[in-house]
Amino acid sequence: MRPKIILITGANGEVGHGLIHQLAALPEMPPVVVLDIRGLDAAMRPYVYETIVGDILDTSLLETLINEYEIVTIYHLAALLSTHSEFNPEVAHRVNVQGTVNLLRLATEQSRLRGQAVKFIFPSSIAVYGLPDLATKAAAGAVREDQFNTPTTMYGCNKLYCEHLGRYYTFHYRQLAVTDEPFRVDFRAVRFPGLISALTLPTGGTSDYAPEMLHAAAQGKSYAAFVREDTRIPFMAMPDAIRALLMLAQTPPERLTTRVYNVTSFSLSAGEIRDLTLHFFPDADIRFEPHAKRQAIVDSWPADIDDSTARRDWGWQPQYDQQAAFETYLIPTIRQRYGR
Ligand code: AKB
Repeated sequence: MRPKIILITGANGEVGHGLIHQLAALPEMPPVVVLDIRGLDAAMRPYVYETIVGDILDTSLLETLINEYEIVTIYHLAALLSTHSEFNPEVAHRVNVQGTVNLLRLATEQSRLRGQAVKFIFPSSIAVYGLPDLATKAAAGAVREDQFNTPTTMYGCNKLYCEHLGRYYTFHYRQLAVTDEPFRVDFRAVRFPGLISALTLPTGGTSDYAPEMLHAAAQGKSYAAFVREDTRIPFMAMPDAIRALLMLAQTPPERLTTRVYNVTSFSLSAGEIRDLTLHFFPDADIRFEPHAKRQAIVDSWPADIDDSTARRDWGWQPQYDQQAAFETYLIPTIRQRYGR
């Protein structure tokens, strides 16, 4: 008998760390096996069953996983974020798209072997949106899942296409084969806004100015934000992001009216984030030095997203609104982290 496990790819990133902690605290969860090209930080290792240092593009490594484990759920977090992806778009495409195809194939194979669909949980992003100009962004309000699906970044294109691939593998995989595929994967995606964690800093994203500003202030370091003060996008505190992934994974399939859900918590301008940061760290030195090209990327993302479908289908509701996020999660945890 192969042991039943949950597989997390890209587990050494900030979402992965939070997810590993939360899964370890839940009763009756199968153990977690992580796959990350960078391995897993030593502090996280006690919470997982096995750490595999490896590449999602290595198909023979993925084959060995099929032989060794019965995988019940895959959280496929591995990806190159939006800013990193623009420096090498073809590499980003390989990691973000071919990597996802490899994992979807592994999930399909596993579903067949166990006679039951493997759940495939995928973090998508507000980067799938591409608003043409600031006037449209201001007029658009909270954007629904099916609006403005014209991303300007490789990362956004990759995420949008992978959402479609997930739908394809769930409902239409090998649709012309003589015998029907009895157990396809069960793909579910959340489109995250910018995420802010008190414990980790993201690398290579374009919404990173928010966490960078806060963490710099907490360490007494100056910070020059690469966007204008009036730049507005939606955000979410990391514990809510993890809750969204877990809630979506636990929802019975008959309650899902779609496979891709917006989730959000609060929208803030970069200036408002600066003001909040100054409220808690009055000596913080924060400036705005917009980088025209990164600015253009953030300007193409919506100021707000409509998450009413997630609220209706699986009871989504963030626990941390703007005030709770800063007062009860970010500030106390960051102060503790940096001893200030
Ligand atoms: C990024 O900035 O690339 C990510 C995202 C919005 O998905 N944080």
